[in-house]
Amino acid sequence: MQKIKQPVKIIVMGPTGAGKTSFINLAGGAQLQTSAGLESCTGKIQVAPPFSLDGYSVSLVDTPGFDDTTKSDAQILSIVSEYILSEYDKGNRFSGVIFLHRISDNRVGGTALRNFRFFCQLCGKDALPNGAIVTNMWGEVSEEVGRAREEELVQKDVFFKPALDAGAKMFRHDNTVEGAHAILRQLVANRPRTLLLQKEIIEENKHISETAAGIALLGELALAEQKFREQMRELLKEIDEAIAQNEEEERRELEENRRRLEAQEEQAKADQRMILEAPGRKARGLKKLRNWIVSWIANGGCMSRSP
Ligand SMILES: Nc1nc2c(ncn2[C@@H]2O[C@H](COP(=O)(O)OP(=O)(O)OP(=O)(O)O)[C@@H](O)[C@H]2O)c(=O)[nH]1
Ligand SMILES: [Mg+2]
Repeated sequence: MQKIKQPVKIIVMGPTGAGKTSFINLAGGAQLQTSAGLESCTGKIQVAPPFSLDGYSVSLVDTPGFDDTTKSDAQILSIVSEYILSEYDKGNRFSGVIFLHRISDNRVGGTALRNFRFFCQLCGKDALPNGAIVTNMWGEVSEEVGRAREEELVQKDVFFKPALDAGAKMFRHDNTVEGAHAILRQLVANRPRTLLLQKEIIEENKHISETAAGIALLGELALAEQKFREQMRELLKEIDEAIAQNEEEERRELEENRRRLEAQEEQAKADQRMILEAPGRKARGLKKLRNWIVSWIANGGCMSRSP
């Protein structure tokens, strides 16, 4: 009989629609919901039921991607960080972090890059050797086109090169169970490592806004806000012109754009507040302590483990 080794946890990341949930379902026979439409599907962390691979009990962790159509980037950062911090508290480390990328995309857009940067900032250079960049959807492009894109991704500093230089590996996923298992086999025996975001918040006692991921997101939000303000100035000029020339229909359309822009600007501000005002580790610790005391009292003062 094969001896069951240490349980293994592997995080799966990537933009909305990259195929994260499909990969997890295929690899472990889970039945998490996937999406065929444009709207993002996985809005929270989902841990698939563990399955056995070469004697390892493997749990794949599904994450929502940046540019989720229902959640802001700040909410995604908060969801992912809450999860990895609670795993740290339980003593769990990650043997792998997978970043999925569709080779069928004819260009690497801002969303894919934002997600990739988050993958790097989450892992940090110490945990990137446990990172795996997995390209999929090879059936959607010719071998020649796919290979040329892969080469560019591997060689350019703006794409995957820095992560690969730091020790991340790159794999092709052929959308088969065997293919998924072949990739996971390269990760299961890794030494489980602490991620940079865990290290920053727990070991270095940083607030989320002071972490690499938090700083990058705040920078992006500030830039977005500035862009919205510039667009608004232009729009207000155009509205004035439409009013002066009695262009009623044009004015109504521009007003509609203005409302959309105001909502986007408000969202960028709300996201910045969400990161800056997130409870720090100490507050989280106090909440944990309070919850523990409540359970301790509820159990008649006989809990064996401290918080
Ligand atoms: N051809 C092809 N299609 C795939 C592959 N993986 C996923 N898909 C399809 O891509 C679509 C999106 O897949 P999901 O697994 O829901 O993607 P996701 O990354 O979990 O998306 P969110 O949960 O919205 O972030 C679905 O229609 C899948 O059937 C693949 O390897 N090849
Ligand atoms: Mg999903």
